[in-house]
Amino acid sequence: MNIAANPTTDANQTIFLKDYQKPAYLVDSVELDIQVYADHSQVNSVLKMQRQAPGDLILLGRDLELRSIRVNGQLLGEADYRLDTEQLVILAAPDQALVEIEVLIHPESNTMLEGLYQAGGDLFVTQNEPEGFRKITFYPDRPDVLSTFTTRVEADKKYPVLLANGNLIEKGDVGEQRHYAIWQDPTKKPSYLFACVIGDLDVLRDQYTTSEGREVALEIYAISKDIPKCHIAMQALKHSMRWDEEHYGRPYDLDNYMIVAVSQFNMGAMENKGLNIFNTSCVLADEEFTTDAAIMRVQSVIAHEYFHNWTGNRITCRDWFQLCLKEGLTVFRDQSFSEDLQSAAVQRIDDVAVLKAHQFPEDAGPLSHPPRPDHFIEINNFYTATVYEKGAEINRMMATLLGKEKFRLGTDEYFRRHDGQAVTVEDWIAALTAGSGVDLSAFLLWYNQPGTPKLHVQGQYDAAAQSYRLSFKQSLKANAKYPDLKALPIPVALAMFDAQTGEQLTLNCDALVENQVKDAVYLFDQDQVTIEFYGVKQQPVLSLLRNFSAPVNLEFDYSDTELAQLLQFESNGFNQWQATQTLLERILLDDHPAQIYLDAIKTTLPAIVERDPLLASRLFDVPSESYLASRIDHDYQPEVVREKREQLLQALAQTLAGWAKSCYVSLDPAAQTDFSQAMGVRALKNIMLSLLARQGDADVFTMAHQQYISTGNMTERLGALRILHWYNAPQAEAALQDFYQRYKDEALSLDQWFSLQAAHPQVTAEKIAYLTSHPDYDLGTPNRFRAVIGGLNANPVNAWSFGVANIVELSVYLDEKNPIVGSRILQLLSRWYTLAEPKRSEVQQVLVQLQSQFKSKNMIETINSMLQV
Ligand code: B3K
Ligand code: ZN
Repeated sequence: MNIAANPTTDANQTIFLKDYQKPAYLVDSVELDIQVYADHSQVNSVLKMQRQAPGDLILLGRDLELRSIRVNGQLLGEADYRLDTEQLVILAAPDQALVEIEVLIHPESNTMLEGLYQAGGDLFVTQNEPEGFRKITFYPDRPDVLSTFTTRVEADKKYPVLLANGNLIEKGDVGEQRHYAIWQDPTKKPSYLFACVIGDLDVLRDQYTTSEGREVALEIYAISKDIPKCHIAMQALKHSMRWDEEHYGRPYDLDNYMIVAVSQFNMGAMENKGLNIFNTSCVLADEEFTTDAAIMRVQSVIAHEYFHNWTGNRITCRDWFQLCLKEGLTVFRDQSFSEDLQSAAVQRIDDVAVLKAHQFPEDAGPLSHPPRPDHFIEINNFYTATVYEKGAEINRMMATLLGKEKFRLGTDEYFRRHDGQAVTVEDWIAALTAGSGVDLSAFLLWYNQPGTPKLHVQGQYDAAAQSYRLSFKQSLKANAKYPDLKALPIPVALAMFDAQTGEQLTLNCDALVENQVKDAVYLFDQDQVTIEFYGVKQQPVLSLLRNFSAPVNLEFDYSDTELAQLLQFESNGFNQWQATQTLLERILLDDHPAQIYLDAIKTTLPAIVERDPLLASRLFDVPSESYLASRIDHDYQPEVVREKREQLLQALAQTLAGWAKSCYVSLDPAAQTDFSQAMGVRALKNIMLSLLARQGDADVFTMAHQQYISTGNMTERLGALRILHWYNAPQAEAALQDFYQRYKDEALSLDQWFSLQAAHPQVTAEKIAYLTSHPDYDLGTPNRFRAVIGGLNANPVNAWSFGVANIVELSVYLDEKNPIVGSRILQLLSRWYTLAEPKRSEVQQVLVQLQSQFKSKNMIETINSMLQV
């Protein structure tokens, strides 16, 4: 018996949500024996299965070399089963079946980093979500089949660490050279949460006592020299464990929690039960080697994976269409955690910036899909900003509407009803509704409909009646796949300010749940409606969609002056930021004059720098060229956008001349007691350096160089290097060399070195070729090639000119070697249709050629969608 060569199941078929059927067989328990050798691994499994519904006994499997199958002790012959490239069907299977299977696999040559794979010389790890387990052995590899796992792992002693989920129950030697460990996971789980690790790693240990008194051993595994960089992650883990007890009443349920850091990993991290596997970029954190942004990301990803233990693992998804059930809720939970960790306003700014920069354009283009898609070819293509970030926003809207207490009653009910089950989005909404006593069923529409709604709002002040009328209208963009879109429930948080004094006014309006409040949330859930505020003594300044209370595109006819006033009047930093971003979009996209913005920044920001450096660092944000591009739907010319943005930045630098230098000199991160504010001070210092560089300040390169050499902090060092390199300072080349020498053995720091050079605004095709042929460039390590392609993509002028060839070349390579990541890289070109001619047709032609070239279903599905505009 050999690798299946009988393709009767079509791997490229579209799967529909409406076709969901319960599995015919469940698995009560599974025993795995995984033996790793240098040139293959052997996997033996024993599945105790029993029928629960009519149908065949189907085991899914891909790229497996089948050695033998036994059912209830009987060795099966070829006539007893049907095998193809996707599955193994056991014919005439009994209702109770003990299925024993032996397969061979090849982790040592697995470049897709899915299933069991060798991640560098001394490490083997698994990545099984969503469908990797079927590359380890034949199994009903679907999330609604939950089972207890006992795992024996055996390998050469040169790999001292042998891990799997659950508790270690036995370990020992197998002859002189080899050893084994047996792990038992007491909780039932779907196969996508199975993990094992075989390698030469060191460990950082700690412990945590849960609110129920359970002593949990905490362990973070990494290569020896990285262990000192695991302390921040360990703190974040303990913090997350406490936070989930306090905010959701959810304690941890096993006696150990392990995290393993891996440098070759397709995404950020994976929540395998009790044995998380992390990209090193999401676990290693140290001011000397990683930036502040990376440190914040580590804390939020640690929390995210930990929170999955309840939202994802104990309550999982019935099928992969429900992915957003676990991801949207878990992102909402990790965002709330991070809001508590730093400044809530700044966290919200960062989260909304990501949503608007990635999810909005995705939802406006050919890859748009509902947060809960209703069909897919390759589920790996649906780990998207829409599923994650828009999914989080749906939960946030419901939480905003319910308020803290009722939301908690709702989540309590969800955990009470569904612990141990594989459920749907409908189950979540029903539990929230039952627990809170508030009917949330209309929010299902948000899960099922694609596209970012447009929210048109018009205000009219009537001086004689002292009333203010606010008219709302929503419009949704129907398309051939979703012709019949219904009005969505949109919570609109709003406030009014006195235009003269800036004082926040009390609102009188019958349409609000509570009258006589200052901070109101109006639930707009019809096609259009007008509401009226009474007792408004003069034309007020309105603040709408505060805290970004719904993921919509707001169209409200603010005057530029009103937006500048909001920067002054608003009490909440997010709303201040939102006002400046709206103003900036008008300047950069609609040719509004910049003076009002410049004056507002000049008068308002210096005081905020003193009071709240972290917030101030965000209020200097000017939308990136990529973000601006995402707001342009046709005739996009990258050079024009760059030119306008450069002019604005130049004007900002001139406006702040003089102040920027004294500000730079006065800022001292070491004087901050709080990490968040120190982070703000470092960000501000780097912002001041770039303002000074734009002003052509004579001393700026000396200052940047001084910062570069004197600091021990990566944010400061990298910020200074960026100024030197991007502004072609005389010291740039030596500093780049120095950085390389310092960090050539620190993969994450070296990624920054690659990325910074690829992101140089005037980078050339030759420089990119130099980077991609550098001895440290590695196509087997996604972090490394993403550093280059991501850096290049940061400048649309470069990305859409010579960069297209780089993106295409990498996509073609990854189509064969790692299509999960390849599909993401290809998506960098998904807004080709917005380009002005002749670029548009040129890129289109390139894509059409690729269409016939791709082999993987990941890439085929993506390119086909990309071309359907
Ligand atoms: N659940 C994983 C993602 C798996 C992605 C597979 N392509 C990480 C997370 O969201 O926590
Ligand atoms: Zn997740």
